[in-house]
Amino acid sequence: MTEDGPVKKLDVRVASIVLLAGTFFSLVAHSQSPPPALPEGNTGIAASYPNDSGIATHANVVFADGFDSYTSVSQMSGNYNGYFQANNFALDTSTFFGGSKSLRIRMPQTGTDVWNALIKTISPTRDKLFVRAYARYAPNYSGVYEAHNGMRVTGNPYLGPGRRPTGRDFFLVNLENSRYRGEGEPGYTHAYVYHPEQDDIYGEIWDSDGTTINGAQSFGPFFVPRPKTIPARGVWICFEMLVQMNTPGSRDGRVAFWQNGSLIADWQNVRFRDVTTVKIDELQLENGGKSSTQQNDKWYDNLVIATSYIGPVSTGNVPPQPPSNLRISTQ
Ligand SMILES: [Ca+2]
Repeated sequence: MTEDGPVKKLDVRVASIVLLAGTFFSLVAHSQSPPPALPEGNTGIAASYPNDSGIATHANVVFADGFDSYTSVSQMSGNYNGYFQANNFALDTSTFFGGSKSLRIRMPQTGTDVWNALIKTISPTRDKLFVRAYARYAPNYSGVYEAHNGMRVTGNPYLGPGRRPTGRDFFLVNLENSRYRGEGEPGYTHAYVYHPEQDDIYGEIWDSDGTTINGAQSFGPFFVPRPKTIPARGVWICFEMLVQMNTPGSRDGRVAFWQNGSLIADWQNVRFRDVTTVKIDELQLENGGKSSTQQNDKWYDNLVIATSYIGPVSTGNVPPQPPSNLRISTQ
């Protein structure tokens, strides 16, 4: 035995005690088994409602809107709970995905913050929510700095920016596109997240391959890195997001994104909260940011909010199913 043998042994013992204490006192267990597989494609609620017709009647649907019933933006206040910059909103009868209209949100050329958002309160509050919308970036969409230009889910209520959540107060998850790595416009589809384990007082950017900006985060042993994706501009794309609160004491919180029914990101091992009173209570559709070198439009259509997977709009051209109750009679 060398002279420093006992010292090494002691070090190991102290380290074990510290580890054990850390595990015990954090009271947040890592998952021991993979989380449930997520659905993809036309296997969700929308598959049973061609063109989303009647989809609001499904038991799991919280809200649905094709933006076709309004003749003015002000009429939308009957279904929503507010706007930021209503003068940047328009109902567009020439560019739409379904029906006869869509919602256009315009980011003007600006050297300062413009926060454009349509606000929908989620009531009752939820632990798990799916949001699907068709979105179209203008063909020349570019030059928005630190954009918040997608779907934003928050809870309890949002107390940022510039504040780290405690696990007992709030959280934020954005699905958005902004150029943080020198990629093409409009930037990778990433999550912008406020959660209690963020390093900074401002939120973290999570990419689908597991890399992060403005903080380090472990997505757990079952995380599957996926390639970063840049949505094409000038076309309608089906975006869907899942936000799932964790069980207090467990790391079973989850955020997942789909593009046109394909799973493009699945962040796991997330601790959003330490108490069940932190819940999802608001959705916003956005097209804003800290500055913009030009006018940049984004359109939204076929919004559905639900408690289970929605999937892309079904065209109704589904092959008929064989009858299950057929009886052959010989008489
Ligand atoms: Ca529509």
